[in-house]
Amino acid sequence: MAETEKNIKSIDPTSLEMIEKAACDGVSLSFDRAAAMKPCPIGEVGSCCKICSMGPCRVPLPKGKTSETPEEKRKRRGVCGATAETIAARNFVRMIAAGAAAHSDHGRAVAELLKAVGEDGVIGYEIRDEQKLLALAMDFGVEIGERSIKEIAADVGRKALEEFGRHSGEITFVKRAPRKRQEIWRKNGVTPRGIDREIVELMHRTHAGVDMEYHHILQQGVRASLADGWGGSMIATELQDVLFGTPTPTLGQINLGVLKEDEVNVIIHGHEPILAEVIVAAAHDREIVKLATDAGAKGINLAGQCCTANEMLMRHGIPLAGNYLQQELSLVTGVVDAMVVDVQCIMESLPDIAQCYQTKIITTSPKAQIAGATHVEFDEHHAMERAKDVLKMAIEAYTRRGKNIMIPKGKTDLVAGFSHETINYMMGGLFRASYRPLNDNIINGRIRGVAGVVGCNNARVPHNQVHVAMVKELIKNDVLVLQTGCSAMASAMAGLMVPEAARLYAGEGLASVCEAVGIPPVLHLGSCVDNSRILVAATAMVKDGGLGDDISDLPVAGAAPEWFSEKALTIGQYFVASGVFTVFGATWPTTGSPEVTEHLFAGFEKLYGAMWAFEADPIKAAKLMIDHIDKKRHALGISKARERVLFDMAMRREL
Ligand code: XCC
Repeated sequence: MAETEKNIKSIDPTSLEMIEKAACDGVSLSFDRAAAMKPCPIGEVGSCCKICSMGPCRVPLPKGKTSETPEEKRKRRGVCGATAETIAARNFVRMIAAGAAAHSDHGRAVAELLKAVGEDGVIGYEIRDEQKLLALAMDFGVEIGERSIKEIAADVGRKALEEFGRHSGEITFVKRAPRKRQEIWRKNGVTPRGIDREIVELMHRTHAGVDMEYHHILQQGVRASLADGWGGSMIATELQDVLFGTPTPTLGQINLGVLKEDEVNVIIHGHEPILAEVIVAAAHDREIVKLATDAGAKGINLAGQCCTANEMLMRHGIPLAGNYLQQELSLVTGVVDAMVVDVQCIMESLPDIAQCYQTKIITTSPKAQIAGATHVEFDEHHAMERAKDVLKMAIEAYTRRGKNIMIPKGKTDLVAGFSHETINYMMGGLFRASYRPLNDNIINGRIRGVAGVVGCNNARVPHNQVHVAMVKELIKNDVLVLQTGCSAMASAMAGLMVPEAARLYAGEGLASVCEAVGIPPVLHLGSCVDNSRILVAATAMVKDGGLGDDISDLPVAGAAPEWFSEKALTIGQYFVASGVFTVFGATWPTTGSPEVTEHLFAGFEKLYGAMWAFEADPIKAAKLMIDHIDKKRHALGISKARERVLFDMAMRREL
């Protein structure tokens, strides 16, 4: 990374404009807090244990050392005797447990809604993808016969809920993985039982004085992460598609320039689309539109932030205000009348900043309140009423909007909504939907491989810089990139998610395929829970044939270059455990224990056919991914790109 780039707060000029305005307004942002407070050097490397009241115990490596003598090692223990390895492994897997819990609780909320919609009907919700519901009914062993869609939906909802408390056996979606992968999980004792069970067992095992062998602790981290990727997150994605529709390619716009001075601006922020879906409908309600126009506005302008944004974009084309580090910047524009939040990745500083700009911060989840915000508790049985309540609050706030406003011009077009089903259709067409053309183009070398680049922003690295540099490097080298979450938004802001980007940024081979199919070289697959779509896509590539018989055989790699959230670590862990080599940037949380780090970075390959890596430099990280892809191509015997020979008439006659 160039020195000048290291010192900037963001590579996005629109964000920089707002950072400057915040400074003029005397508003402190996450960028400022990060600069003022360095991370704790002991906690950062996983060497601080605070799971009992005899600590916190600090067991860092001696200053300046990366290894130690057996004598030094013997002494490096907490008060209870816990070694640095046990402490680092416990900290690592507890982060996984929290991430898996967050995604999975989201999945549970969707399953509860599907069950309620099927049982009594819930105003404002319906079954939008019946085909997917029937496919899920078959997965879960729910009878179809002559039964009504609602009866089937209620049963699928019930079965999905049972996945959380399943006492023994295996969660249902394990069957979706390639057979060889299932065997690897069983052999290593990591096939997940119920989702709740794996998370509870992980918390039990990491309590003081229980599991004290780091390989064994990390094994439970793998199991809990798989319960998320092939369980909680997959349930969230699948059932959201049933209830709200499976995404199809949709044109949208991103960045703070989507806000409008003459409309009531409402930002929907968080992760669960359950309320946001109804807010979208309520914003078109005649009573609400009239209230807005009576208040002097031209209408209601909805925009999204973080993953609720991704969900609303993919299904309704609602514009994206921005990603994680832009949530405070949205408020600094002074034109956001209300920010309606649900769960996850919401900054506690929002109500404080909102006071400077007359913005209403409205919390809605029974699970999440913020001091200083207004709480309007959402309940799906009164969804439309609650949605109208928050919009009325926004309209009222609009009438009190201050004069300190500035809407930056920056906004970029993007195409989102590439579900597994869409890729299948776009590659193969309606009557021969398949991954065959994708696999063929990988085999013939036009597409070198596929990378999943996902995850957050992190205020410790320049906003969006690492994502964009990595993604550009990958596509330049003919690697097709699949994205979700805030990472997808970073690429979208940089103009990489439109079909024209293929010719501008992609290598010759990838560009030719993208242009033939009409897709961007970087595909937006959705929100954080939608990383499960990448697992499904990888499995489809295996099943289509020609690229080995397991995900670990595929020329694919994963990355979360600017991660901050525990959820990102969970995602990374289930990618690795599913056979995908995965590189994280920003920071790595186990470096305080060389043994734990070595096991994750090398030992895991022997167990799961894939391992973790850490590389903060995006170009070097992309190179690690490309090298891995080339290694897999070599193993498959497709390392030499073969150019397709187009037969002319003379050649055909010779046949
Ligand atoms: Fe949160 Fe999902 Fe991370 Fe963005 S990417 S900062 S988790 S919003 Ni999943």
